[in-house]
Amino acid sequence: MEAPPIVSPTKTLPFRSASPSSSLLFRRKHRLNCCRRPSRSFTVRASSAAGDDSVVTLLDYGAGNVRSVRNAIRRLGFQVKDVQTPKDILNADRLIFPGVGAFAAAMDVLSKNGMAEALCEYIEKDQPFLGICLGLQLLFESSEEKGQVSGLGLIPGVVGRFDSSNGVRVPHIGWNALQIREDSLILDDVGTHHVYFVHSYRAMPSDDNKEWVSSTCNYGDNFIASVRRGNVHAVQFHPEKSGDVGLSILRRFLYPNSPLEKKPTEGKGSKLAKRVIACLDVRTNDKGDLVVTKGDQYDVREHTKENEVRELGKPVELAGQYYTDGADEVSFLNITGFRDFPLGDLPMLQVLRYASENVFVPLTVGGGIRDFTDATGRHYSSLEVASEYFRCGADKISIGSDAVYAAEEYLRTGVKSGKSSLEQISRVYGNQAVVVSIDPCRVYVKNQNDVKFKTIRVTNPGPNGEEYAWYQCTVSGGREGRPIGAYELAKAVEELGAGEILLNCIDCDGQGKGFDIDLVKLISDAVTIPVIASSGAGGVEHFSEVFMKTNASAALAAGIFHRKEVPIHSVKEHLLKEGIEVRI
Ligand code: 1PR
Repeated sequence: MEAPPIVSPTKTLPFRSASPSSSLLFRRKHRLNCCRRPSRSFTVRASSAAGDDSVVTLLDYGAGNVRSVRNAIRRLGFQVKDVQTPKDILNADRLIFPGVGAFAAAMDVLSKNGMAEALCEYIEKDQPFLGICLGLQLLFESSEEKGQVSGLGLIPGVVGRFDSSNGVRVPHIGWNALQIREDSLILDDVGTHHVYFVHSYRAMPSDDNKEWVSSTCNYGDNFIASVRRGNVHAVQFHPEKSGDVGLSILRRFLYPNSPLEKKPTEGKGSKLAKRVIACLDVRTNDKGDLVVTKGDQYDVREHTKENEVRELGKPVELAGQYYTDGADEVSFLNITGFRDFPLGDLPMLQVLRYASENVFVPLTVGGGIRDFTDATGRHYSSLEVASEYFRCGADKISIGSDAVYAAEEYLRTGVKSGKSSLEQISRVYGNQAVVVSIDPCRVYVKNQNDVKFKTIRVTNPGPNGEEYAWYQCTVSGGREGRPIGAYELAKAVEELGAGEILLNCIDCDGQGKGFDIDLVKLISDAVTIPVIASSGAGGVEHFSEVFMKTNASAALAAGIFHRKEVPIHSVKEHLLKEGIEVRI
């Protein structure tokens, strides 16, 4: 990790000055169209500092994980100070707006609190501004996210959904390369490196907004990856989750005059990279300490007289190590969450908080996300559980058992109740924030029609020569088989709002013999959301195999990384050698 620059921040930031433009006139014309319905779900929090060079104003309306942005700002030597009123925006020396959640909800809250007007005025004055993700989209005229909703109207254009009929998986999740169109100042050090995107909606470049566009990204189409006009910048990707390159982008915004201390090594990015994910199965050991464990086919106990939980390290340390080693994401799975209440598991929340201080790639957390009533009778909704995970630093949450019950119910009734954890969390945080973790077991059958579930012809016949198998979903950490197949589950949870599938395989877990290619192919061909292949990685060739033979977007491993048998950089070097694009 690079240290913050030693160059002190300048008093007057020497950004390019903006001249009144057709776009600003456009904005004045459209400004009153801003959506003004009051928000029910969010309250505005903003951070501000007037005249203090070491403080960044942060506009946070409380809809998701802004913790990583705060951590990144702090890492770069700045403080974040919360303020409450639109005036704080107008008085800011530099403003970062990390938009999260849904477009309409964000516009509601910004309009209701007078923040929309203040933002427009601040930007119109060409004050230093950096919008992130939704913070870019809101600058546009409108969005089609929930019907047609007006935005701030600063930039001509409509934000629309990626079209999965183009053959791309939606959401667009992962590390993609940029085509940088002009000197965009903050992107000067990016070159061909990948940056991290996670979104389903995007703005398209056009003649009307071409003065704004500073970079595009190709995903099916060329969409707008960043805009710049004078001191006003906005990026569709997440610099705070884009590793060293992302931190250098933030540094360029915060210290526009500073020379680059350490040039990032040259990358070779041209499109969406395949991701390599490190997974930490976490639980308390018999002494009550939270440890990283790892099972064989989900059995995490040592086969000794004491039968103790297998320990492979400390969660925060290992997460930091994997970030430094080049993991594209880190996942924590609280593997006993199905029986313990996660909000009662304060060490787990603390692990997340600490990990997010040092890990600037996406963090996923799973385990125990469901409705829960504690011993005192207090009811917690799954949304509250997820919200707490997000507040503590998670970028995505992963649902296991509860998604199985939701899919069963949906397939039985044909009705989306809207009440399942999956539906509720994806409605509030967006489907890109919701992963469904599947724990299937292979069940061999003699004939294709022996079961009502989707069967496939397996590459390696079963113990009695069976040529077919189906993959039975399980709950409670593999302890209970359910009457639903992985294929049926994957399709159902996609419809219910999952943004990604973490596809484990109990048969392969911890075996080191490679991913279950039949299973990964089955599921990654069945859905249009990204699929993470998991379970069974034993060597670098298993990663190239899964990417060459299936449509998996990412591959996850645990044991080989924990036991230091295969370093993450070796996996990436191998994939590059095989012609598979990865982030380096
Ligand atoms: O059901 O919502 O509470 O979620 C529980 C979560 O915990 C699920 O995501 C489930 O997969 C996970 N889990 C439950 N029990 C276990 C266990 O191992 N006893 N771990 C468990 C699942 C599987 C992978 C593993 C890969 C790679 N671990 O995540 O890391 O198989 O391992 P490998 O590379 O060593 O082969 P809920």
